[in-house]
Amino acid sequence: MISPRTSMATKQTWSRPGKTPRTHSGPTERWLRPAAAATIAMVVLATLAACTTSRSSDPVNTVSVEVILTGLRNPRGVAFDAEGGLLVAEAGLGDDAADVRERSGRLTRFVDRNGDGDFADPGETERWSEHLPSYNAMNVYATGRDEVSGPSDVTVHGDGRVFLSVDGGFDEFSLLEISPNGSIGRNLSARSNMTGIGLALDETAIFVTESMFNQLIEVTLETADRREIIEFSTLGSGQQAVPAGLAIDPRNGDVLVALFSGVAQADDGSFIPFVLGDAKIVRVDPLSGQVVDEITGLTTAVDVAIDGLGNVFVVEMAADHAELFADGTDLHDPDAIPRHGGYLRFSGKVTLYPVDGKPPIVLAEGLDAPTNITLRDDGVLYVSTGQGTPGRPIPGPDGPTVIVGEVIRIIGF
Ligand SMILES: [Ca+2]
Ligand SMILES: [Ca+2]
Repeated sequence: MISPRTSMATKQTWSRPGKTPRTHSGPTERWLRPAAAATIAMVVLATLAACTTSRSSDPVNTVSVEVILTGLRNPRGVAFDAEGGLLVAEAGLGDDAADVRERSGRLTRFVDRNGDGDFADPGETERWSEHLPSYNAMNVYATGRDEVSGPSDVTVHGDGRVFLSVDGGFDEFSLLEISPNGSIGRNLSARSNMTGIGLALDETAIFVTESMFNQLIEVTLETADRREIIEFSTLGSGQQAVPAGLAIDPRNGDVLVALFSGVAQADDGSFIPFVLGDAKIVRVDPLSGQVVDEITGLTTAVDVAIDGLGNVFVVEMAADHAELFADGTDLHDPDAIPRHGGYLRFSGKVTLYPVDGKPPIVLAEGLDAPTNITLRDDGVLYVSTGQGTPGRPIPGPDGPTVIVGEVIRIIGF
């Protein structure tokens, strides 16, 4: 994702007077693992009332995780339009095809036309854009990690326009404006890779994280003017911040940003893909550029969502790094020995951080390399999983399996 740092910087800390960042641990965590390959719902009872001393009268919560889309190519950003259509950015196969017509990144709209609750019926899959760039960071940046980039994030404006960020590697970056009927229009920005996008509350501008430059920027929709809001400081072990997903606080317009963290260097000079516990969620005032810690102690924080009350939902992609690949490994060999290939598979999770400061609640864990999280207006969470080369053999919770791109839905929390 980024180049390694060669020096250790001093530890950075931020604080807001009177407010202590929420930390990523608590005795009340509840978990569930989605069915590995099924499209059926799995229901787990999380008896939250028993977890804290002050909630004895709370009802029993029923958290449900359900796979709603499967067989995708690296699903990333998810957004809903006014007709209930589900737009999914797919980063593709990571094959960096030389022939533009063979590029595998795409933007797809799914719509449940017959109202039977699925997107599997004829005419329910609309390919809005195909042949968008897709590459694997392992091949381009020699990271040793199976990590696909391409179409990254998507959001829908109140007037029906759709905005899509695309990371094609090197100088091929775009923030595309797409009309309500799916035709691609202006490219609003092309300076760097943009991994997270979100509309300002008044919908006149779009906030964008630029992972490569460790920045949060604002792009004005009318003029495409670009304003740098903040360049994030290095994290606790001197590594680059690498901002990933973002969310807009509907209460005040603050921007919450997931700082994924970049490569760190150990005392012996070796490189560490990421340091456990160094990732975090920060809160940025987009006017002043002030940054404060929102949630600390995370690992591979990759996206964040926030509801109207201020409850925060965090996605961590993996709990550790594992089995990095040597340069030149064939990621598309269907007969390869199952290997993690950079990120510990099936170790991602989604955690709720209640606004009232109560202990965090793990809503889902054991997820296979989740990336994006989207909170819909009705309070349902949508999480994209299966980052990596689709079809690549990996170790699974119940034995060998392969990477499958899916979108899951989490309800009942
Ligand atoms: Ca249907
Ligand atoms: Ca997101």
